[in-house]
Amino acid sequence: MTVAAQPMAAPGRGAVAPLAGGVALGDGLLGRWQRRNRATTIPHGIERLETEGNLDNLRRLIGESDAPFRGLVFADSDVHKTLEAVAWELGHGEDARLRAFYEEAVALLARVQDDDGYLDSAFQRADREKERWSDLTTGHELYCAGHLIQASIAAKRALDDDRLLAIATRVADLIVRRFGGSAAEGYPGHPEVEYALVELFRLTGRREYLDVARAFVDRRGAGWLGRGGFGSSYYQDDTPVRETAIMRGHAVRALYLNSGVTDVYLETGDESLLSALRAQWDDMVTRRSYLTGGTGSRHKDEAFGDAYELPSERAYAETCAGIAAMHWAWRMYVATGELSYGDFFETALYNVVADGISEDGAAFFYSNPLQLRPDHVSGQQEAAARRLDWYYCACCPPNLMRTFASIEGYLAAARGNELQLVQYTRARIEAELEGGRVALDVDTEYPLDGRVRISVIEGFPGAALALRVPAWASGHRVSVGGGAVSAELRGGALRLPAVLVAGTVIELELDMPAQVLTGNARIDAVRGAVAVRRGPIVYCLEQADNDVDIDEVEVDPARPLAAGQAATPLGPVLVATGARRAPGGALYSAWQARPEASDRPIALTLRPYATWGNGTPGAMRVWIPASTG
Ligand code: FUB
Ligand code: ZN
Repeated sequence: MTVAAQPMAAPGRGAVAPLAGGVALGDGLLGRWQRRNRATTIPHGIERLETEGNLDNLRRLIGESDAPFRGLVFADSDVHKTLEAVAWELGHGEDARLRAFYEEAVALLARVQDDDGYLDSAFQRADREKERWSDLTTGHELYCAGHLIQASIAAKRALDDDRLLAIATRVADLIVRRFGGSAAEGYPGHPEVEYALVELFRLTGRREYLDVARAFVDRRGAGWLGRGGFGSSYYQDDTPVRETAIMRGHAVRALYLNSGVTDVYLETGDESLLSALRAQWDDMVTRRSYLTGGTGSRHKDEAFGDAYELPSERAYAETCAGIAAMHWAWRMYVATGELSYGDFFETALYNVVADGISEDGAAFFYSNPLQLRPDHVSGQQEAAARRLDWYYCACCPPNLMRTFASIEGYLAAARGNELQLVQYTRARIEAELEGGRVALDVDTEYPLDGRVRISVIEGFPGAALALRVPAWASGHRVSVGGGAVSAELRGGALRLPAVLVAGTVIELELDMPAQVLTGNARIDAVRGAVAVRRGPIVYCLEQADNDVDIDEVEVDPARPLAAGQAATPLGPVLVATGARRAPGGALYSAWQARPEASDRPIALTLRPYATWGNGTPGAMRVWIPASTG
C-alpha cells in the first residue's frame, strides 16, 4: 500500500487544511524527481553517512566503533534528515536498502539514547568539548532534536511505526523539562525545533510541546545569543519576534524560525505574530530574495544582506534556505488561505532548490549563485564551481532528500467544501472535504507548459475547486466540461463553485511566454541587465551552449525569444538575439571606454537555470547586459 507523505497536519486555526495524505504523484516532473530521489539520491546519502562517520559517531557510544568523532557538531542531523526521507519513501513502497538503513538507524538511536532521554552524539561522547545544554548558541542540540522529531513524525505517519516516535518524544519530554515553564531560560541558536515541536503537538495532542515552542519564540530577541562571535542579528535575536519587520542574519536560521513562528500562530491565533510575519515576508519577497527564490546574499554569516543587496556571482542562496523558504511559504498559505504564497514556493522549488542537485541526483550545490565566472576558483562548500558529491557541512543533500520524498504534501489543501490546487503536476489527489470525499486526476506537463487537465473521479454536489493562477501568467483560461467559464481572479485564486462532480473535466490554461525581466534600479549588481523567465522557470546563459564568450555579450530585449531545438527537463532552450561587445584591443583591464558592439547579430542560447552545470564545465550567468542601442 502506498502512503502519501503528510509533513503537516491540519492546524488548529488555519485558513486552509493540508490534506491528510491521499496524494500520489504520477509521471510528471515532481514524480520523476521523487523517483530519482528514491533510486539514487537517498542510497547515495546513506552511503555517505557511512563513509563520513555520521553513523560511527553513534556506534562509538555503544562500543560498536573505534573511530573518532567526525564531522560538525550537528552531524546527527544528517542521519535524522535521511531517516525522515527514508520513512516517507518506505511509505511509498518497500525497498530492501532503505529498509535496512531504517532498521539499523532506529535501533542504533534507541540504544544510544540516555536514560533521561538525551540523544546527541556530539555531546554524549566521553571526549566531548562541551557539556550538554552549555552552549545553546552554537551547540545545535535543539536543532538536531528538531530533525529527529520530524523524522519520527514521518515514521509514524508513513509507516505507523512508533519506535522512532518513542525515542523522539523522550527527547521532546526532556526539552520540556529543561526549557518549559516560565522560570526556565534559553532558546536555540539555530531554530528548527520550534516547528518540529508544534507538529509533535499536532500528532500527539500534548500541549506542553506547543507551549515550549511558543516559549522559544517568546524568549527570542533578548540579545542573549549574540555574545559569541556573531552578532545577535545573525541569530535573529536582536529584536523580539513580534517587533521584527525585516529579514536579517543567517538565512536558514531566519527561515526555519519563521516557519516555526507561523506554526505557533497557527495553533495560538496570536495575531501579533502573523502581522510580524507578513511584514517580514514582504521584505523578503520584494527586497531580499533573488529571482530564483534564493535568499541569503552574503557569504559572510550565510546571511541576508541589506535591502536590494543582491549580487549575482556572490549570491550565497544556500539550498537549505530555498527549502526553508518553501516551508515558510506553505505555512503562510495555510495561515492565510492566500494561494499567491504558492508562487514563491514554486519559484524556489524549480530554481534555487532544483539547482541544488544534479540531473543524475548524486551531486549537490550548497550555494546557488546566479553567475559563475570562467576563472572562478572553486571553493569547497560555499563557492563550488561544480556540484560536489557531498560536503563536510552536509546539511543540504539530506534536506533535498526529505523534500523530494514528501513533496506531494504541498500540492493541495482543503477549505471547507473546496479543494485548492496549489502546485500543478501529474497526480491523483483524494481528499475529505466538508460534505464528502473527492478524488481527481491531474494531468499536466507543468512546468513545461501551462495546460492542466483535472478529471473528477469522485465528488459530491457543492464540492468546489480553487486553482492558483501564478502572478507570472500573462493570461489564463478555464473551462468546465469543455465550456469556457469566467471566474474572478482574486488573490491569485480562481474559484469554481460546485464543479467537483464525478465525470467532470476542468481545464486550466496558463499562458507562459518567455518574459524579459529587469531588476529594481536599486539592485546595482544587475542594473542595465535583463533576465529571462518562462512560467516559473528562470533561464541562464551557459558557456557550453554558446560559441561566443558569454561574458562579452549583450542581449537585445526588444527582439523576440524563440524556442530552440533542445529540450531540458524544465523546458525548451530559448534563443535570444544579441551582439558581442568585446573589450577593445588587447585590453582586458577593468576600466576602459565602452567598446563598440559587433554589427552582426548573434544567437544566444539560454537554458533553465536549474539545469546548468550538468555538462561541460564553464561560465554561467542569469543576468545579461541589455543592448542600449
Ligand atoms: O548550522 C546548521 C546548518 O549548517 C545551517 O542551517 C547551514 O546554513 C549550515 O551552516
Ligand atoms: Zn544546507
